[in-house]
Amino acid sequence: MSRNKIALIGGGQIGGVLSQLIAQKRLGDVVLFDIVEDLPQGKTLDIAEASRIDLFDVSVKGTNDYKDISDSDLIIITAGLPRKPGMSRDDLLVTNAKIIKNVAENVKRYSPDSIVIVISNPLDAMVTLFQKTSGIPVNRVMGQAGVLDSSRFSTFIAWELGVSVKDVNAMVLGGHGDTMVPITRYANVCGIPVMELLERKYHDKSKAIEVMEAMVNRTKLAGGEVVKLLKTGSAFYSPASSAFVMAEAILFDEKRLLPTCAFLNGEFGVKGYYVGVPAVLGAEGVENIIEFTLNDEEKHAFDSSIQAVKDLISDIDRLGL
Ligand code: A3D
Repeated sequence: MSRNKIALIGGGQIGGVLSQLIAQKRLGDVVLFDIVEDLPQGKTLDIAEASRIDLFDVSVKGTNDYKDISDSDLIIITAGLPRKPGMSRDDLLVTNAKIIKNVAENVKRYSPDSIVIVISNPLDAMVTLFQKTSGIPVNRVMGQAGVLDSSRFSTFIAWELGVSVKDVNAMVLGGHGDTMVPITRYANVCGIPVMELLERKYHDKSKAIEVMEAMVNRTKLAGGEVVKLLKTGSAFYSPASSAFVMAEAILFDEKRLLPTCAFLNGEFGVKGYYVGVPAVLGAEGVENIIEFTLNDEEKHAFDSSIQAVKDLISDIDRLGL
């Protein structure tokens, strides 16, 4: 059996951490592509030189030549600018749209049968643009955002309740912007609703609601919180880990249910847009979208989030990007 080939387009912060994670966990051979000369070669040489210590023998190769991504099983795209303090993800639209278009043309040319995970921001719009330009079937193109947003929400819940994050299940849906939708109703610790645990902790329903709202708001603004601290870029360890679990689910055909930016064809009342929903990931990419009934408040928040995604897509069309 041959090893999986995983191409990473964009050898910056996330691309570098992902290369190391994939090598250390032996998920497959890595090709790290960037337009900056010597950067991917330098990073992959550094990672490869730890192979004796980390005990991996997958290959990790850096390149500036798109030919090297030929026939990849999976492609993960992080090409594009990250945010700086004071910027929203949407401020990246024009610059990153041009980059993603170029990346999509090259993926179409050299590796059209791959499954693709996009991470570049503004996420939902970049996934849409990538899919349209590459022509790769919608189930084989998806975006990473919900795994990270859900992990952030779970982390805040674990800290608040003093429990292991391993026992927290919480999901964030919708677009990957400030309008994202953390689903508080189903957030739980080993099946016990988080709201019930907060009410028991504070003996006060309104205080419990206030604490939950604070965690929801921190989740929505969590990316910006990191940007403000780093000053020169955005989060990269946690986005790399998030894309890694999606890659693992696809390459090992795990059928994991992960919040994924997936193409909707009527699910959740949305047709023709990419947006964050619970999706089953396996060897065919997005194999199924799991629907559940949103209550009025969630539906309202989800609809506003979809509207924000639609606005960005129409900006792409209007600007001819
Ligand atoms: P950074 O470290 O700047 O890396 C981006 C890399 O892309 C750089 O090395 C560039 O040289 C490279 N690049 C630029 N143009 C091209 C091109 N045409 N072809 C190939 N490579 C190119 O950024 P990063 O790794 O921190 O972030 C990458 C992207 O992910 C940004 O758009 C971020 O906003 C986004 N991001 C998304 C999330 C989500 O959860 C969705 C989280 C964090 C960051």
